Amino acid sequence: MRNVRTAAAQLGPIQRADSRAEVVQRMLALLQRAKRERCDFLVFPELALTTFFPRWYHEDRRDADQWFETQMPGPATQPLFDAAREAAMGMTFGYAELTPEGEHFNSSVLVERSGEIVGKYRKIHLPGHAEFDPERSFQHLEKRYFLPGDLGFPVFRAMGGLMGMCICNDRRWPETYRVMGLQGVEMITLGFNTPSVNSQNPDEGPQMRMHHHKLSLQAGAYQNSTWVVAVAKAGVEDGHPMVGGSCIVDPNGIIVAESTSEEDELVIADCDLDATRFGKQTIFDFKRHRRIEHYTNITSQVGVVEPAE
Ligand code: CDT
Repeated sequence: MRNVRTAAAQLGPIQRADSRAEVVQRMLALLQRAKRERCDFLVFPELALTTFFPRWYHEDRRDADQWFETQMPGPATQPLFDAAREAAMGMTFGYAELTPEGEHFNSSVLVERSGEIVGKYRKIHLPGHAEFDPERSFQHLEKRYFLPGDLGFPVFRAMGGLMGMCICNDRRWPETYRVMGLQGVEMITLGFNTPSVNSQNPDEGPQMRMHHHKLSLQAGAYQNSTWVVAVAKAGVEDGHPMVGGSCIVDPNGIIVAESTSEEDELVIADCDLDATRFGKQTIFDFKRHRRIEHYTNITSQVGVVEPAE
């Protein structure tokens, strides 16, 4: 048994006016609660340090730099790293990354129990649009503020197992899980900010959103025999509602723990990484059963190519 007692550390809303320091205090409070619950590993959401700023349009993109971190850890986040090290707890959280070369990414880091960063991921599937869209009920400007990630979907040896990360919209794409599955991943962490309604389709409300969310996680976990730990930033940010639905999914695709609020909340489960073995050695024994000669469309084309009439 390789048990990683894991806490999905859901954050309630972060308003535009809330400072990094205020948010880090909330994250530290969750970390201390997780420590009292004897957790080994803490998972925070996408863009955990700020409001979900891609809903705000800045005509001059440089005005959005206020939401980005140029250092990790930096002055605002160092207390998190110190507390994780003192508690001997691993963690992961999402943040907006501004590199020394001036590139912008929607990123997450994986931090070992020593407080060292052992992995980084940059979000690959960026939803939304790059220009102000008056047709939408609200904006989703990830394509304006971020570049697509350039690190692939790496898997890291950490927490006594094989750990991978993805971010929000990535969870809807089977390729995300499979690329990590092909590296033997045993736990995938995922932070998300998902609006409760579709800005282009008011009929797609919270129930449908939750259905698509869980369907994606459960399928990804089962089909790659991995744990998936999904963590929301939830609730109403400056009038914009976002779904909760933080949950921990086992390698059979079963939700073993889930949130009950849209506030700061811990969702805890004992995740035995050895529980990934059965699926990886039987129905999803990739080496024996995959037929890559029939999968070429997956990496050779982006859009749909219909058969000739
Ligand atoms: N943050 C993020 O990726 N949110 C998207 C919203 C899609 S609607 C433009 C998601 O897939 O939940």
